[in-house]
Amino acid sequence: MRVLSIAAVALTVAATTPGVAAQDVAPPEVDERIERICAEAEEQYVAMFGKPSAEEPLPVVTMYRNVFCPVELEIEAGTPVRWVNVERRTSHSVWFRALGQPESERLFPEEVVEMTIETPGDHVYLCGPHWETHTMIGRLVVKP
Ligand SMILES: [Cu+2]
Repeated sequence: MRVLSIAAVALTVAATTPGVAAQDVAPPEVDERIERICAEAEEQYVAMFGKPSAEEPLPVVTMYRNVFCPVELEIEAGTPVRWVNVERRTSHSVWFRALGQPESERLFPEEVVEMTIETPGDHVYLCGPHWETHTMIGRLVVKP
């Protein structure tokens, strides 16, 4: 596994980034299509890394077919989260834009980024290249 970057992101400053308000951007409803994609994403994960994502020592969000799986994840503040691209070709990114964070590097298949979000709250995040065209949007709920 190639870990692209590990960012310990202490998001303690209120977002002041102008642009689209957070309430205008929302993750997709989890329907049968998304459930099927996320089941396939997990199969891809096992094929790539040799074990289920749930056996990793930290929460994993896969990126597959323009979906973050799970679409919504709840964690305790300070818990690192690992995003993993389990595609065959497509690249994705992770972008906490509403928190004023820069977009991650593009993650190619089998690449990983880890981030630790310290600020409690309901954080909607984006895939830079696909959030507008494919609603590739996730939610990280950080509990205090
Ligand atoms: Cu994407």
